[in-house]
Amino acid sequence: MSISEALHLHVALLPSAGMGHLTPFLRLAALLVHHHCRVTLVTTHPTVSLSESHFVSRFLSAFPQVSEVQFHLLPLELSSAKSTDPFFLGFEATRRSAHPLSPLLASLSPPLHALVFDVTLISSVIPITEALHIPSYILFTSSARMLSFFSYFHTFASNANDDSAKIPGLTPIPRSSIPPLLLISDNLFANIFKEDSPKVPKLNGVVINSFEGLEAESLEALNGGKVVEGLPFVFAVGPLAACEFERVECGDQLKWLDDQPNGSVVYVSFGSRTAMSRDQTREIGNGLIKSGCRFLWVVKDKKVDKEEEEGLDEVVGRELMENTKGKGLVVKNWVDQGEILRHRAVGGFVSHCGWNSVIEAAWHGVPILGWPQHGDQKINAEVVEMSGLGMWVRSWGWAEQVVVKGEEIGERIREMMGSELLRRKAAGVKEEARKAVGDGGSCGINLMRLFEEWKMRN
Ligand code: UPG
Repeated sequence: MSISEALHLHVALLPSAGMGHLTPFLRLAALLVHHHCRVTLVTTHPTVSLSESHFVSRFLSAFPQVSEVQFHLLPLELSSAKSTDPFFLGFEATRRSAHPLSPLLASLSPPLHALVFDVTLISSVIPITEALHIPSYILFTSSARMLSFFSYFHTFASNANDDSAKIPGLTPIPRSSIPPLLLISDNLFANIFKEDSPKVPKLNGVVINSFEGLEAESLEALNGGKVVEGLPFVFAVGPLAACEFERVECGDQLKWLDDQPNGSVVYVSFGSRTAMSRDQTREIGNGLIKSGCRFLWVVKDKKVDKEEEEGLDEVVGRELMENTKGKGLVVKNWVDQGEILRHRAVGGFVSHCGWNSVIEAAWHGVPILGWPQHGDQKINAEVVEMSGLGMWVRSWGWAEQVVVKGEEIGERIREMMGSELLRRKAAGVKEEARKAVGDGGSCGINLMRLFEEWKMRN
Protein backbone atom coordinates (compact mmCIF):
# COMPACT_ATOMS: atom_id res chain seq x y z
CA MET A 1 0.00 0.00 0.00
CA SER A 2 1.32 3.43 -0.81
CA ILE A 3 1.35 5.98 1.97
CA SER A 4 -1.26 8.10 0.21
CA GLU A 5 -3.77 5.27 0.52
CA ALA A 6 -3.58 5.62 4.28
CA LEU A 7 -5.42 8.89 3.62
CA HIS A 8 -8.66 6.97 3.63
CA LEU A 9 -8.10 5.31 6.98
CA HIS A 10 -9.93 6.52 10.04
CA VAL A 11 -8.64 5.30 13.40
CA ALA A 12 -9.77 6.18 16.92
CA LEU A 13 -7.43 5.98 19.89
CA LEU A 14 -8.61 5.40 23.45
CA PRO A 15 -5.87 5.66 26.10
CA SER A 16 -6.25 5.00 29.82
CA ALA A 17 -5.01 6.65 33.02
CA GLY A 18 -1.48 7.90 33.63
CA MET A 19 1.31 9.47 31.59
CA GLY A 20 2.93 6.08 31.11
CA HIS A 21 -0.13 5.00 29.11
CA LEU A 22 -1.05 8.32 27.52
CA THR A 23 2.42 9.15 26.17
CA PRO A 24 2.78 6.24 23.72
CA PHE A 25 -0.84 6.76 22.55
CA LEU A 26 -0.16 10.37 21.61
CA ARG A 27 3.12 9.44 19.95
CA LEU A 28 1.28 6.78 17.96
CA ALA A 29 -1.39 9.35 17.06
CA ALA A 30 1.34 11.70 15.79
CA LEU A 31 2.83 8.86 13.72
CA LEU A 32 -0.58 8.02 12.19
CA VAL A 33 -1.17 11.68 11.33
CA HIS A 34 2.26 11.77 9.74
CA HIS A 35 1.10 8.91 7.52
CA HIS A 36 -2.07 10.81 6.58
CA CYS A 37 -4.51 8.76 8.65
CA ARG A 38 -7.57 10.49 9.97
CA VAL A 39 -7.29 10.23 13.75
CA THR A 40 -9.95 10.65 16.45
CA LEU A 41 -8.70 10.88 20.00
CA VAL A 42 -11.09 9.83 22.76
CA THR A 43 -10.11 11.95 25.77
CA THR A 44 -11.20 10.88 29.25
CA HIS A 45 -12.46 13.43 31.75
CA PRO A 46 -11.38 13.93 34.44
CA THR A 47 -7.76 12.79 34.14
CA VAL A 48 -5.98 11.51 37.24
CA SER A 49 -3.02 13.91 37.00
CA LEU A 50 -2.51 17.45 35.78
CA SER A 51 0.33 16.29 33.53
CA GLU A 52 -2.17 14.24 31.54
CA SER A 53 -4.59 17.11 30.89
CA HIS A 54 -1.71 19.46 29.98
CA PHE A 55 -0.25 16.84 27.67
CA VAL A 56 -3.55 16.30 25.84
CA SER A 57 -4.05 20.07 25.44
CA ARG A 58 -0.59 20.51 23.96
CA PHE A 59 -1.18 17.58 21.62
CA LEU A 60 -4.54 18.88 20.38
CA SER A 61 -3.08 22.37 19.78
CA ALA A 62 -0.21 20.89 17.80
CA PHE A 63 -2.51 18.61 15.77
CA PRO A 64 -5.69 20.56 14.90
CA GLN A 65 -6.48 17.92 12.26
CA VAL A 66 -7.09 15.35 15.03
CA SER A 67 -10.73 15.23 16.19
CA GLU A 68 -11.35 15.05 19.89
CA VAL A 69 -14.24 13.10 21.35
CA GLN A 70 -14.76 13.68 25.04
CA PHE A 71 -15.54 10.71 27.23
CA HIS A 72 -16.82 11.58 30.70
CA LEU A 73 -16.18 9.04 33.43
CA LEU A 74 -18.81 8.07 35.95
CA PRO A 75 -17.84 8.58 39.60
CA LEU A 76 -16.38 5.39 41.02
CA GLU A 77 -17.82 3.81 44.13
CA LEU A 78 -14.55 3.53 46.08
CA SER A 79 -15.69 0.88 48.55
CA SER A 80 -16.11 -1.65 45.73
CA ALA A 81 -12.86 -0.82 43.92
CA LYS A 82 -10.35 -3.07 45.76
CA SER A 83 -7.48 -0.62 45.39
CA THR A 84 -6.37 2.76 46.67
CA ASP A 85 -3.95 3.48 43.83
CA PRO A 86 -5.35 6.54 42.02
CA PHE A 87 -4.15 5.30 38.62
CA PHE A 88 -5.66 1.83 39.08
CA LEU A 89 -8.87 3.56 40.16
CA GLY A 90 -8.60 5.54 36.93
CA PHE A 91 -8.42 2.25 34.95
CA GLU A 92 -11.43 0.92 36.80
CA ALA A 93 -13.48 4.10 36.39
CA THR A 94 -12.80 3.95 32.64
CA ARG A 95 -13.79 0.28 32.48
CA ARG A 96 -17.01 0.88 34.34
CA SER A 97 -17.94 3.97 32.31
CA ALA A 98 -17.46 2.33 28.93
CA HIS A 99 -21.16 2.01 28.05
CA PRO A 100 -21.60 5.46 26.42
CA LEU A 101 -18.66 4.70 24.14
CA SER A 102 -20.98 2.68 21.98
CA PRO A 103 -23.12 5.55 20.54
CA LEU A 104 -20.06 7.75 20.55
CA LEU A 105 -18.03 5.40 18.33
CA ALA A 106 -21.03 4.54 16.16
CA SER A 107 -21.57 8.21 15.36
CA LEU A 108 -18.06 8.80 14.00
CA SER A 109 -17.85 9.60 10.36
CA PRO A 110 -16.40 8.20 8.19
CA PRO A 111 -16.81 4.85 9.97
CA LEU A 112 -13.76 3.60 11.84
CA HIS A 113 -11.27 1.20 10.29
CA ALA A 114 -10.03 0.40 13.79
CA LEU A 115 -10.20 1.34 17.44
CA VAL A 116 -6.87 1.21 19.25
CA PHE A 117 -7.38 1.12 23.01
CA ASP A 118 -5.49 0.55 26.21
CA VAL A 119 -4.80 -2.97 27.49
CA THR A 120 -6.60 -2.21 30.77
CA LEU A 121 -9.90 -1.77 28.90
CA ILE A 122 -10.11 -5.09 27.04
CA SER A 123 -13.16 -6.58 28.78
CA SER A 124 -15.28 -3.46 28.60
CA VAL A 125 -14.40 -2.41 25.05
CA ILE A 126 -14.50 -5.73 23.16
CA PRO A 127 -18.29 -6.21 23.54
CA ILE A 128 -18.77 -2.69 22.13
CA THR A 129 -16.44 -3.09 19.16
CA GLU A 130 -17.88 -6.55 18.41
CA ALA A 131 -21.43 -5.18 18.38
CA LEU A 132 -20.37 -2.30 16.12
CA HIS A 133 -18.12 -4.49 13.91
CA ILE A 134 -15.14 -2.23 14.55
CA PRO A 135 -11.78 -4.03 14.43
CA SER A 136 -10.17 -4.01 17.91
CA TYR A 137 -6.50 -3.38 18.56
CA ILE A 138 -4.68 -2.58 21.75
CA LEU A 139 -1.60 -0.44 22.05
CA PHE A 140 0.33 -2.37 24.68
CA THR A 141 2.28 0.29 26.59
CA SER A 142 4.87 -1.99 28.17
CA SER A 143 7.51 -4.41 26.86
CA ALA A 144 6.91 -7.40 24.58
CA ARG A 145 8.20 -9.54 27.45
CA MET A 146 5.42 -8.12 29.64
CA LEU A 147 2.89 -8.67 26.85
CA SER A 148 3.96 -12.32 26.74
CA PHE A 149 3.42 -12.57 30.47
CA PHE A 150 0.06 -10.79 30.25
CA SER A 151 -1.13 -13.13 27.49
CA TYR A 152 0.10 -16.18 29.40
CA PHE A 153 -1.14 -14.99 32.80
CA HIS A 154 -4.24 -17.18 33.04
CA THR A 155 -2.07 -20.26 32.45
CA PHE A 156 0.45 -19.12 35.05
CA ALA A 157 -2.30 -18.33 37.55
CA SER A 158 -3.60 -21.87 37.36
CA ASN A 159 -0.15 -23.13 38.49
CA ALA A 160 0.17 -20.44 41.09
CA ASN A 161 3.01 -21.98 43.08
CA ASP A 162 5.51 -22.29 40.24
CA ASP A 163 8.83 -20.64 40.97
CA SER A 164 8.88 -18.99 37.57
CA ALA A 165 6.62 -18.32 34.61
CA LYS A 166 7.94 -20.69 31.95
CA ILE A 167 6.45 -19.05 28.91
CA PRO A 168 7.19 -21.06 25.75
CA GLY A 169 9.88 -19.34 23.70
CA LEU A 170 11.02 -17.01 26.50
CA THR A 171 13.74 -17.03 29.12
CA PRO A 172 11.70 -17.91 32.26
CA ILE A 173 10.43 -15.02 34.36
CA PRO A 174 11.31 -15.73 37.99
CA ARG A 175 8.53 -15.41 40.54
CA SER A 176 10.45 -12.56 42.18
CA SER A 177 10.03 -10.47 38.98
CA ILE A 178 6.28 -10.93 38.77
CA PRO A 179 4.29 -7.86 39.85
CA PRO A 180 3.58 -8.60 43.54
CA LEU A 181 -0.08 -7.63 43.24
CA LEU A 182 -0.56 -10.49 40.78
CA LEU A 183 0.51 -12.98 43.41
CA ILE A 184 -2.19 -11.80 45.82
CA SER A 185 -5.76 -12.63 44.99
CA ASP A 186 -8.66 -10.22 44.78
CA ASN A 187 -7.20 -6.81 44.15
CA LEU A 188 -8.06 -4.54 41.28
CA PHE A 189 -4.84 -5.00 39.29
CA ALA A 190 -4.95 -8.82 39.55
CA ASN A 191 -8.64 -8.88 38.69
CA ILE A 192 -8.03 -6.89 35.49
CA PHE A 193 -5.30 -9.36 34.52
CA LYS A 194 -7.52 -12.35 35.29
CA GLU A 195 -10.43 -11.02 33.34
CA ASP A 196 -8.57 -9.59 30.35
CA SER A 197 -5.66 -11.95 29.75
CA PRO A 198 -7.77 -14.79 28.26
CA LYS A 199 -9.40 -12.30 25.90
CA VAL A 200 -6.23 -11.25 24.03
CA PRO A 201 -6.98 -13.78 21.23
CA LYS A 202 -10.25 -11.93 20.58
CA LEU A 203 -8.34 -8.84 19.47
CA ASN A 204 -7.57 -8.22 15.84
CA GLY A 205 -4.05 -7.16 16.68
CA VAL A 206 -1.64 -5.69 19.19
CA VAL A 207 0.46 -2.61 18.53
CA ILE A 208 3.57 -2.31 20.68
CA ASN A 209 6.20 0.33 21.33
CA SER A 210 9.16 -2.00 20.94
CA PHE A 211 11.56 -3.27 18.27
CA GLU A 212 13.46 -6.40 17.33
CA GLY A 213 16.86 -4.98 18.25
CA LEU A 214 15.68 -4.65 21.85
CA GLU A 215 13.32 -7.58 22.24
CA ALA A 216 13.92 -10.16 19.53
CA GLU A 217 13.21 -13.12 21.82
CA SER A 218 9.76 -12.00 22.95
CA LEU A 219 8.64 -10.65 19.58
CA GLU A 220 9.66 -13.88 17.87
CA ALA A 221 7.90 -15.98 20.49
CA LEU A 222 4.73 -13.88 20.27
CA ASN A 223 4.52 -13.83 16.49
CA GLY A 224 5.80 -17.39 16.13
CA GLY A 225 2.70 -18.67 17.91
CA LYS A 226 4.72 -19.99 20.85
CA VAL A 227 3.42 -17.97 23.80
CA VAL A 228 -0.28 -18.77 23.67
CA GLU A 229 -2.34 -20.31 20.90
CA GLY A 230 -4.45 -17.95 18.84
CA LEU A 231 -2.70 -14.67 19.69
CA PRO A 232 -3.20 -11.96 17.09
CA PHE A 233 -0.22 -10.42 15.28
CA VAL A 234 1.95 -8.09 17.33
CA PHE A 235 2.94 -5.01 15.31
CA ALA A 236 6.21 -3.66 16.73
CA VAL A 237 6.13 -0.02 15.62
CA GLY A 238 8.69 1.24 18.11
CA PRO A 239 10.60 3.05 19.16
CA LEU A 240 7.93 5.76 19.32
CA ALA A 241 10.21 8.74 19.84
CA ALA A 242 9.30 11.93 21.73
CA CYS A 243 7.55 14.57 19.57
CA GLU A 244 7.88 18.32 19.37
CA PHE A 245 4.56 18.95 21.17
CA GLU A 246 5.99 17.28 24.29
CA ARG A 247 8.65 19.95 24.76
CA VAL A 248 8.32 21.85 28.02
CA GLU A 249 10.33 24.77 29.32
CA CYS A 250 13.22 23.42 31.39
CA GLY A 251 15.82 25.95 30.37
CA ASP A 252 17.70 25.98 33.69
CA GLN A 253 18.32 22.26 33.60
CA LEU A 254 19.51 22.30 30.01
CA LYS A 255 21.70 25.33 30.68
CA TRP A 256 23.23 23.55 33.65
CA LEU A 257 23.82 20.46 31.50
CA ASP A 258 25.49 22.65 28.87
CA ASP A 259 28.19 23.47 31.43
CA GLN A 260 28.99 19.83 32.26
CA PRO A 261 31.54 17.62 30.48
CA ASN A 262 30.38 14.96 28.02
CA GLY A 263 28.86 11.85 29.61
CA SER A 264 29.58 13.06 33.16
CA VAL A 265 26.03 13.45 34.52
CA VAL A 266 23.81 10.71 35.93
CA TYR A 267 20.12 11.47 35.42
CA VAL A 268 17.83 10.08 38.14
CA SER A 269 14.09 9.83 37.64
CA PHE A 270 11.42 7.28 38.51
CA GLY A 271 8.79 8.29 36.00
CA SER A 272 5.48 10.03 36.42
CA ARG A 273 3.82 8.07 39.21
CA THR A 274 6.43 6.75 41.65
CA ALA A 275 6.78 8.57 44.96
CA MET A 276 9.65 7.36 47.11
CA SER A 277 9.46 7.22 50.89
CA ARG A 278 11.24 10.15 52.55
CA ASP A 279 13.84 7.76 54.01
CA GLN A 280 14.61 6.32 50.59
CA THR A 281 14.70 9.79 49.03
CA ARG A 282 17.36 10.85 51.52
CA GLU A 283 19.41 7.72 50.91
CA ILE A 284 19.31 8.46 47.18
CA GLY A 285 20.61 11.97 47.91
CA ASN A 286 23.42 10.56 50.02
CA GLY A 287 24.16 7.96 47.36
CA LEU A 288 24.43 10.58 44.65
CA ILE A 289 26.87 12.59 46.70
CA LYS A 290 28.89 9.46 47.54
CA SER A 291 29.00 8.42 43.88
CA GLY A 292 31.22 11.40 43.15
CA CYS A 293 29.33 11.88 39.86
CA ARG A 294 27.49 14.99 38.75
CA PHE A 295 23.74 14.44 38.83
CA LEU A 296 20.37 15.71 37.71
CA TRP A 297 17.83 14.27 40.13
CA VAL A 298 14.04 14.54 39.78
CA VAL A 299 12.33 14.10 43.14
CA LYS A 300 8.69 13.03 43.52
CA ASP A 301 6.95 13.02 46.88
CA LYS A 302 3.42 12.08 45.81
CA LYS A 303 2.07 9.62 43.25
CA VAL A 304 -0.25 12.23 41.74
CA ASP A 305 1.20 15.61 40.80
CA LYS A 306 -1.89 17.54 42.02
CA GLU A 307 -1.09 16.42 45.55
CA GLU A 308 2.52 17.68 45.64
CA GLU A 309 2.67 20.33 48.35
CA GLU A 310 6.02 20.44 50.03
CA GLY A 311 9.22 21.89 48.67
CA LEU A 312 12.60 20.24 48.21
CA ASP A 313 13.91 21.37 51.59
CA GLU A 314 11.11 19.47 53.36
CA VAL A 315 11.25 16.39 51.16
CA VAL A 316 15.00 15.99 50.71
CA GLY A 317 16.04 17.79 53.90
CA ARG A 318 17.75 21.19 54.09
CA GLU A 319 21.15 19.84 55.05
CA LEU A 320 21.23 17.34 52.21
CA MET A 321 20.06 20.01 49.77
CA GLU A 322 22.98 22.18 50.94
CA ASN A 323 25.37 19.26 50.41
CA THR A 324 24.20 18.75 46.83
CA LYS A 325 25.22 22.29 45.88
CA GLY A 326 27.97 22.40 43.31
CA LYS A 327 27.61 18.64 42.73
CA GLY A 328 24.30 18.33 41.03
CA LEU A 329 20.87 19.73 40.29
CA VAL A 330 17.82 18.60 42.25
CA VAL A 331 14.36 19.46 40.92
CA LYS A 332 10.82 18.63 41.88
CA ASN A 333 8.80 19.43 38.80
CA TRP A 334 7.95 17.92 35.42
CA VAL A 335 11.10 17.85 33.30
CA ASP A 336 11.62 17.37 29.60
CA GLN A 337 13.06 13.88 29.85
CA GLY A 338 13.52 13.54 26.10
CA GLU A 339 15.76 16.61 25.97
CA ILE A 340 17.68 15.56 29.06
CA LEU A 341 18.44 12.08 27.73
CA ARG A 342 19.42 13.63 24.41
CA HIS A 343 21.97 15.93 26.05
CA ARG A 344 25.63 15.03 25.43
CA ALA A 345 26.44 15.58 29.14
CA VAL A 346 24.18 12.73 30.31
CA GLY A 347 26.12 9.49 30.66
CA GLY A 348 23.74 7.29 32.64
CA PHE A 349 20.17 6.97 33.85
CA VAL A 350 18.98 5.62 37.20
CA SER A 351 15.50 4.51 36.20
CA HIS A 352 12.60 2.51 37.60
CA CYS A 353 12.35 0.87 34.15
CA GLY A 354 8.93 2.25 33.27
CA TRP A 355 8.70 1.14 29.65
CA ASN A 356 8.65 4.63 28.15
CA SER A 357 11.81 5.54 30.03
CA VAL A 358 13.49 2.36 28.78
CA ILE A 359 12.52 3.16 25.18
CA GLU A 360 13.69 6.77 25.53
CA ALA A 361 17.04 5.63 26.97
CA ALA A 362 17.38 3.12 24.12
CA TRP A 363 16.64 5.85 21.57
CA HIS A 364 19.46 8.00 22.95
CA GLY A 365 21.81 5.13 23.84
CA VAL A 366 21.99 6.10 27.53
CA PRO A 367 22.97 3.18 29.82
CA ILE A 368 20.46 2.37 32.57
CA LEU A 369 20.96 1.43 36.18
CA GLY A 370 17.56 -0.18 36.72
CA TRP A 371 15.82 0.12 40.04
CA PRO A 372 12.38 -1.37 39.46
CA GLN A 373 9.76 -0.25 41.97
CA HIS A 374 6.50 -1.97 41.10
CA GLY A 375 4.32 -3.55 38.39
CA ASP A 376 5.98 -4.54 35.12
CA GLN A 377 9.28 -2.89 36.01
CA LYS A 378 11.34 -5.96 36.95
CA ILE A 379 10.21 -7.70 33.77
CA ASN A 380 11.30 -4.57 31.86
CA ALA A 381 14.58 -4.50 33.81
CA GLU A 382 15.23 -8.04 32.56
CA VAL A 383 14.87 -6.70 29.02
CA VAL A 384 17.29 -3.88 29.85
CA GLU A 385 19.85 -6.39 31.07
CA MET A 386 19.35 -8.97 28.30
CA SER A 387 19.61 -6.32 25.57
CA GLY A 388 22.78 -4.83 27.05
CA LEU A 389 21.15 -1.42 27.59
CA GLY A 390 21.92 -1.56 31.28
CA MET A 391 22.14 -3.39 34.59
CA TRP A 392 19.92 -3.81 37.63
CA VAL A 393 20.43 -4.89 41.20
CA ARG A 394 18.10 -7.73 42.10
CA SER A 395 18.78 -7.46 45.83
CA TRP A 396 17.22 -3.98 45.99
CA GLY A 397 13.79 -5.62 45.91
CA TRP A 398 10.48 -3.89 45.30
CA ALA A 399 9.70 -0.37 46.51
CA GLU A 400 9.41 -0.11 50.25
CA GLN A 401 10.51 -3.72 50.89
CA VAL A 402 13.86 -2.34 52.04
CA VAL A 403 15.48 1.06 52.27
CA VAL A 404 18.54 0.79 50.04
CA LYS A 405 21.47 2.54 51.66
CA GLY A 406 23.22 5.50 50.08
CA GLU A 407 26.60 3.78 50.22
CA GLU A 408 25.34 0.98 47.96
CA ILE A 409 23.48 3.33 45.64
CA GLY A 410 26.63 5.42 45.20
CA GLU A 411 28.72 2.33 44.48
CA ARG A 412 26.33 1.06 41.80
CA ILE A 413 26.10 4.47 40.17
CA ARG A 414 29.90 4.60 39.98
CA GLU A 415 29.89 1.12 38.45
CA MET A 416 27.38 2.12 35.75
CA MET A 417 28.98 5.46 34.97
CA GLY A 418 32.45 3.90 34.76
CA SER A 419 31.52 0.96 32.54
CA GLU A 420 32.90 1.27 29.03
CA LEU A 421 31.21 -2.03 28.18
CA LEU A 422 27.76 -0.72 29.12
CA ARG A 423 28.39 2.45 27.12
CA ARG A 424 29.31 0.43 24.05
CA LYS A 425 26.34 -1.90 24.39
CA ALA A 426 23.90 0.98 24.93
CA ALA A 427 25.32 2.65 21.81
CA GLY A 428 24.61 -0.60 19.94
CA VAL A 429 20.98 -0.56 21.14
CA LYS A 430 20.68 3.05 19.97
CA GLU A 431 21.92 2.02 16.54
CA GLU A 432 19.26 -0.73 16.41
CA ALA A 433 16.60 1.78 17.50
CA ARG A 434 17.57 4.18 14.71
CA LYS A 435 17.63 1.33 12.20
CA ALA A 436 14.09 0.31 13.22
CA VAL A 437 12.68 3.72 12.28
CA GLY A 438 14.97 4.29 9.30
CA ASP A 439 14.24 3.50 5.64
CA GLY A 440 13.22 -0.14 5.28
CA GLY A 441 13.18 -0.56 9.07
CA SER A 442 10.75 -2.66 11.11
CA CYS A 443 8.66 0.30 12.28
CA GLY A 444 7.70 1.29 8.72
CA ILE A 445 7.22 -2.31 7.59
CA ASN A 446 4.91 -3.14 10.49
CA LEU A 447 3.01 0.11 10.11
CA MET A 448 2.34 -0.60 6.43
CA ARG A 449 1.25 -4.12 7.33
CA LEU A 450 -1.15 -2.62 9.86
CA PHE A 451 -2.54 -0.17 7.29
CA GLU A 452 -3.07 -3.04 4.84
CA GLU A 453 -4.95 -4.97 7.49
CA TRP A 454 -7.13 -2.00 8.44
CA LYS A 455 -7.90 -1.35 4.81
CA MET A 456 -8.90 -4.97 4.18
CA ARG A 457 -11.18 -5.26 7.18
CA ASN A 458 -13.64 -2.61 6.04
N1 UPG B 1 8.35 12.11 32.09
C1 UPG B 1 8.79 13.36 31.76
N2 UPG B 1 9.10 14.22 32.75
C2 UPG B 1 9.03 13.89 34.07
C3 UPG B 1 8.59 12.58 34.41
C4 UPG B 1 8.26 11.72 33.39
O1 UPG B 1 8.88 13.73 30.57
O2 UPG B 1 9.35 14.73 34.91
C5 UPG B 1 7.90 11.21 31.01
C6 UPG B 1 8.96 10.21 30.61
O3 UPG B 1 9.81 10.75 29.62
C7 UPG B 1 8.10 9.06 30.08
C8 UPG B 1 6.82 9.15 30.92
O4 UPG B 1 6.78 10.45 31.45
O5 UPG B 1 7.77 9.29 28.74
C9 UPG B 1 6.82 8.19 32.08
O6 UPG B 1 6.59 6.90 31.63
P1 UPG B 1 7.38 5.61 32.18
O7 UPG B 1 8.82 5.83 32.12
O8 UPG B 1 6.87 4.43 31.44
O9 UPG B 1 7.01 5.55 33.70
P2 UPG B 1 5.60 5.61 34.52
O10 UPG B 1 5.07 6.94 34.48
O11 UPG B 1 5.91 5.02 35.85
O12 UPG B 1 4.69 4.56 33.68
C10 UPG B 1 3.69 3.63 34.01
C11 UPG B 1 4.13 2.47 34.92
C12 UPG B 1 5.28 1.72 34.26
C13 UPG B 1 4.86 1.20 32.89
C14 UPG B 1 4.37 2.37 32.04
C15 UPG B 1 3.84 1.93 30.70
O13 UPG B 1 4.48 2.94 36.20
O14 UPG B 1 5.71 0.67 35.10
O15 UPG B 1 5.92 0.53 32.23
O16 UPG B 1 3.33 3.08 32.74
O17 UPG B 1 2.79 1.04 30.83
